[in-house]
Amino acid sequence: MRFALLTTVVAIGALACGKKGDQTQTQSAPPAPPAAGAAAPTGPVVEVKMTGNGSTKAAFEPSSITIPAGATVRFTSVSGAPHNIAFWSDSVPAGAVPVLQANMKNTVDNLSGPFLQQNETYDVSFANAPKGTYKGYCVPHVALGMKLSIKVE
Ligand SMILES: [Cu+2]
Repeated sequence: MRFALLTTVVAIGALACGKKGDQTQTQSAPPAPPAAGAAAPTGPVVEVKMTGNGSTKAAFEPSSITIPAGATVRFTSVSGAPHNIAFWSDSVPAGAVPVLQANMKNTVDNLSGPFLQQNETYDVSFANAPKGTYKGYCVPHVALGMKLSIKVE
């Protein structure tokens, strides 16, 4: 009789523990992680489309923009991918090269951003960038005249 009672107490105890364990698990579920690469852009965002027909035509649209100091240029590969944005290191204002090197993420070469497939975007922040004219191009399509001029003022 005494043995049977002890067994019952142990069984109830195990049941209670199991229930408590479930509750703890639910309560301690980790919050959803932030989306990958979701760093907030600096300043106003200026949109530039990358377009092309895959063979004879490719362009930045618009190909000439003026942005305020500290803005972010958001490149979107719309058609004729892959595209990228690269800058000629001798065609940017004095002091701009190290700033671009710091601000451009996932580069494939010096001042050369990653290749974007259709619908991919890439942000270039001009935070701390000197005022003046920045001349850029798309590595796969520079021969087709896919060039860009960004004036920071
Ligand atoms: Cu291109």
